[in-house]
Amino acid sequence: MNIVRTLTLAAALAAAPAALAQVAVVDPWVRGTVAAQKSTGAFMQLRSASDVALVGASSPVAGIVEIHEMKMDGGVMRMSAVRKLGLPAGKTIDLKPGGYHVMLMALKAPLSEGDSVPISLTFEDKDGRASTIVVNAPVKALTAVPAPAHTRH
Ligand SMILES: [Cu+2]
Repeated sequence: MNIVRTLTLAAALAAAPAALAQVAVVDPWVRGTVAAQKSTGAFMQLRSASDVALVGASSPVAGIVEIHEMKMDGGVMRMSAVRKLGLPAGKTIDLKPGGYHVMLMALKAPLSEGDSVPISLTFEDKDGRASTIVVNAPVKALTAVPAPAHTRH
């Protein structure tokens, strides 16, 4: 497990006192797609030094990006959009197949192993100040990790 990126996030408002949050994004990756597949998941571990929340994401490869949660509901795996994913200080939040993930939808092209997908992650601190970091997530082959089917929305 590598720490891919640890960035210091500055407050969006230059005039505000320097509100700094540190979020480490560990092992980001994106599941590869096959032709005509329009959505896939991005996975990573997030750890913040202070209480923040992941409130949004975007990527140039996808028309729509949402934060999703996947869970069993009456024996059926269901996904639902999450407006805010809280990152309590010092706690590692695992985005992984079958759980939380960043959903890349309306894909503009298939994603193949070896590609690198830039993903912007927007975090908000408890005072409502937003900051964004960009990670480059390598694409892993569709079969790299077994997971429930994840192609329909
Ligand atoms: Cu999803």
